[in-house]
Amino acid sequence: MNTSASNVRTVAIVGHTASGKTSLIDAALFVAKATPTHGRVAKGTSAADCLPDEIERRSSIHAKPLYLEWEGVKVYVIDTPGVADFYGDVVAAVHAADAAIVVVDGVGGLEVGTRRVWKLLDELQRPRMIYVSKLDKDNSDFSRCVEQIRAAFGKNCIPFELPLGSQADFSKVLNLRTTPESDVPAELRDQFHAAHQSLEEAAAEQDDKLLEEYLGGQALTLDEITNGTHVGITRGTIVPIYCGCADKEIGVRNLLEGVKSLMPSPVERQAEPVEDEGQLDLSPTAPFSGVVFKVTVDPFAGHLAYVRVESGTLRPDMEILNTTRGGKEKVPPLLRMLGKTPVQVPQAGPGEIVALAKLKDTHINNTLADPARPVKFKPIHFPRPVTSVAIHPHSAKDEEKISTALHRLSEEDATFHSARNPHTKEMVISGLGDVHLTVAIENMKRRLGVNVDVSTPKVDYKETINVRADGHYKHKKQSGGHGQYGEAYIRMEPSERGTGFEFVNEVVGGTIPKNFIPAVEKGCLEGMQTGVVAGYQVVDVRVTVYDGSYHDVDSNELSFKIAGLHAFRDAMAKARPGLLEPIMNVGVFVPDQYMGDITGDLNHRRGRIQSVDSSDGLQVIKAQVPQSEMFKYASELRSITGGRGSFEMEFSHYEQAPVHVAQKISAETQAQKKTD
Ligand SMILES: Nc1nc2c(ncn2[C@@H]2O[C@H](COP(=O)(O)OP(=O)(O)O)[C@@H](O)[C@H]2O)c(=O)[nH]1
Ligand SMILES: [Mg+2]
Repeated sequence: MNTSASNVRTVAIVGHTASGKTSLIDAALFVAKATPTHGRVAKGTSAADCLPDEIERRSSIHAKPLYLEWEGVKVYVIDTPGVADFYGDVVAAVHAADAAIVVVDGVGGLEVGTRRVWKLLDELQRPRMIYVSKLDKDNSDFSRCVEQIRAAFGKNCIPFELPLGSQADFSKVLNLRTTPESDVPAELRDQFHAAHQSLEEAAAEQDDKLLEEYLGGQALTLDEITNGTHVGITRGTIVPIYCGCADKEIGVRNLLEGVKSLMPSPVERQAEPVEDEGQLDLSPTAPFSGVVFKVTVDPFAGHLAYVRVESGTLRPDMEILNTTRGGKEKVPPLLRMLGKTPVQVPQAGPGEIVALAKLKDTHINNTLADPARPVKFKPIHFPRPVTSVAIHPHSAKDEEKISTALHRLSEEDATFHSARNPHTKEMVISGLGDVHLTVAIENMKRRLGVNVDVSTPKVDYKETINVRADGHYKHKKQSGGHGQYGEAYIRMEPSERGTGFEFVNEVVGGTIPKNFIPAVEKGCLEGMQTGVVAGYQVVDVRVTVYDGSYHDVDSNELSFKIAGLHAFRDAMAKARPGLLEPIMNVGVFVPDQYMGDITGDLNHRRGRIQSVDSSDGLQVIKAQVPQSEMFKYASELRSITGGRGSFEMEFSHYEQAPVHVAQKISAETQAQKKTD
């Protein structure tokens, strides 16, 4: 095996859910003799869908690199999930790959997921081929798919193959580049010839010299067509369309041949952007650098960091620097994972992917590099979580276990967040959709045996005041022995959003002795914890204590704290208190026809539409919407648009809730208090 980087192909397999990505990989692994048997997703024997959660669902969840060799070329294929909830792994896989194969379902044709990955490949400028799957199935139709593809993605998508027979009679794929004309049945010769010409023309257009020959009436040789196509794919001006049936291994050899002969190698790509802007030498002899694009806790191999080598050569026992986090790591044995089975390899060069077990402090999206050339790649931009639930462990003693597990999960998955909200006292987990969160919870159960209940998170409302007001309280208690005495006069006024709490002492003449002023402040701070509207945290208030009285014997800290607290509540009640609710910035992306439904729905959620633009054939609606109205939006948007819409959301600011909303929440809090 030639180990030069030009003999490596690293390809992400992407597409809509259930389009046949994993099945294609299983077929390819078998055809290339990487696996002794042909694994099947449906039977739970797939080499790629091999993790417990994937076998259970019969569907991919994790980006997963697999390895095969084809005619002297090392091929890394990265399987990706199609379900939108795991889109983070698609982004990671495409980053780690030099090119992609977009799988289009031969029955379903173009779907939401196909368009989504296409856009991603455009953004990250990855060369690609298309593979139309399942041509053995009833209602599959290669020509219909080709038409759809060319209409949606452009005329530079060119069929490189013709299926022989269709549906139940589908038996073979003719490759327009490599199949000799003598192998083409007579009745298909004309069609074959015409299709071959389009391909030849496209290849010729990549090179002035070839074009001249071609226009001069000279036929291009196979090598010339191959080279022209290779250049075209690498530039993005040619996208070959292949086809087949993974189940019966039809067309799979052709596809592997195409990957080998047409797809770019790691040295033909632009280096990933480096933060210091320096040029990176992509050769195997350069200093090592690589990106951790995926971390898993594998039930068989434990904690694994998947590294895509960008430059240089990685070997065991080397000392490398995690330039993102600053720590050094000693390189453990390099593992090339074939689904469940790790194989140790002596080294890995540009484009290759290896798993490193049990690194000390290396997470997803970290750069690893030779300490002599400590480059740092620009981080992968993962989609941000848009949906959240609160989780409640069945048993209090599981709380700590859970927070450790959640912390680990968020280190593995950049699209998963977890945090305890100190105000609502809830553990909230966030991700890209309901399935994402369900899988995370199942994962926790599988790893730790802990069970949790799930609820819609409580909204972290705040309270504040709107006008200035005075407050007063005299605390006086005489019960046998020592009494308690303290009196405070305060003034309360609204302060700017975000200032929290300010306390000013304007007491003159010692009406409250200096040493008791902090006690008054403490009382007010306690008042800030539970406001008078519905018991939420109070924010953005300035309190000035300006008068009071004391008793030589009976005054103590506690008395002044109590006086401070009640004076605070007295003032707050008079200061036109109100409820603040969190407002989110929301961006919704939908095809034109859903515009009316989406804006209507956002209005219904008390949203304020701020702008409507169109980009890439989608309408982009920007709005500000109260958080309380958005918890179930991920699934509702999916049902309005049949999965064709997506959205992003982030916290914007707090804003006064309308009176009817505040009243409703206040009533709910009262009712809750009664049942507690
Ligand atoms: N008949 C037929 N079914 C296929 C073929 N490829 C995949 N499938 C089925 O389509 C379903 C989804 O396949 P899978 O590979 O998991 O799709 P993925 O989600 O894109 O990875 C499974 O039930 C497969 O058995 C094919 O070539 N022919
Ligand atoms: Mg799959």
